[in-house]
Amino acid sequence: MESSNFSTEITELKNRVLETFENFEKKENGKTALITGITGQDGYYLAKFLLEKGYEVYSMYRRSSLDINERIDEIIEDIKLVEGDITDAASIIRILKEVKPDEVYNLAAQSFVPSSWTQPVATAQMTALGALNVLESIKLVDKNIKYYQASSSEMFGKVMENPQTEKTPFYPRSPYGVAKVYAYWITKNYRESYGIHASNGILFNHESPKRGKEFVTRKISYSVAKIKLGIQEYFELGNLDAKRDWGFAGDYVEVMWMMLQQEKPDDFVIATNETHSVREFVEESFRIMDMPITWEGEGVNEVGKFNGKIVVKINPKFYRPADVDLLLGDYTKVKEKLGWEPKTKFKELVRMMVESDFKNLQEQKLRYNNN
Ligand code: NDP
Ligand code: GDR
Repeated sequence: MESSNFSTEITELKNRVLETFENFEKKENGKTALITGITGQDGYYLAKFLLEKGYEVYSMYRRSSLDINERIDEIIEDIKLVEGDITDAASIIRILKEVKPDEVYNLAAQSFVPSSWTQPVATAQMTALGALNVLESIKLVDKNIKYYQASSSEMFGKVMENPQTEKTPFYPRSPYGVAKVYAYWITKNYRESYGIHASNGILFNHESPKRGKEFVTRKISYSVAKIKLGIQEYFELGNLDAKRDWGFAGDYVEVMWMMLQQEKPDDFVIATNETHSVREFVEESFRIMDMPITWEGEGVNEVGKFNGKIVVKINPKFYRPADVDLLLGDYTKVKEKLGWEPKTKFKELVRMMVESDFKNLQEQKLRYNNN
């Protein structure tokens, strides 16, 4: 009996020592990263990923009258927040001097496409010139800092070929897409002009339970969960037939990091090589909640019904002045050069988002009913 207690204690001690060494190794990677856009979807996943890799993670946020912690609550104790604004080069220079990062991940942008028509100048300042501000600051402070630019499949817009690769010409369809094209080229230009290790990740749409609720996937998952719980009767959408190459944000942040670990900077398409319509996203979301829907009518009069009741309507206010009809990315280059591949398939992604919203809303409903 005594000897068995002793051996258990020894095993526990051994495990504690191993754990301490593991944590020590994790914390001692010795590298510092700066992320702009920490309060966004990708900011959360990237910061979590880099923390696990043992980075010291500094995160730039802009001052807000609201609580900035909503998405990053879980990691707030582990990251270091620094205040700045992507449109204010002076703030970026100050941060680079203070933080001395090895790597900068520039995720900050006005990223909601419809808002780029209502705020075109602000979009250009944040999404286009923001990248220039960071690159010029790197040039002035320390040209050895490696730079990641969050480029977008929106640059392909009215697509010139299918699927889209690193060689497909750009044809942006929104002020946002145009701004991202500028950011893409200025990244390449600073690489070629000043030898800065600057890479573009041309990321196709990527989603998660942390996605902003105005983007179509989260709008659908959140609304479907509410309808299932009887909190809402129906929701409204715009173009049901737009097709997107949707991946999972958690898969995509890994490749941002991989790009900065290569000897030479380069540009890569990051996608799943599958495309699905908004309509399919809606159908799959309802299917997951055991509410198979049917469609009736056409154009603005089309509706989605479950058990004879309307659950989806069309509202032309969600149509865009110019939409991107179809995106489909070819990730061959990144697979061959970096060995990266997406892990999460479309149906898994939809399930992850709908179930997460359902669970959270159900808990909220229970709390509300109990009060
Ligand atoms: P989000 O819209 O969720 O996050 C954008 C982030 O940028 C937020 O933290 C926002 O801060 C910050 N930001 C905006 N303006 C400023 C500013 N003036 N100064 C400092 N920070 C600012 O985007 P995602 O996380 O989805 O995307 C990250 C990046 O990747 C963006 O550049 C986006 O354009 C790009 N991208 C995204 C894709 C996707 O499918 N998610 C695909 C391809 C590219 P605040 O909270 O204060 O608004
Ligand atoms: P997108 O994403 O514009 O591709 O940009 P979003 O989810 O907003 O739209 C996708 C498609 O869905 C159609 N749609 C609707 N969209 C929204 N938001 N709301 C609706 O009600 C609705 N109904 C139909 C749209 O017309 C569109 O065709 C995202 C952003 O994250 C960008 O920052 C990023 O660069 C690109 O993905 C790749």
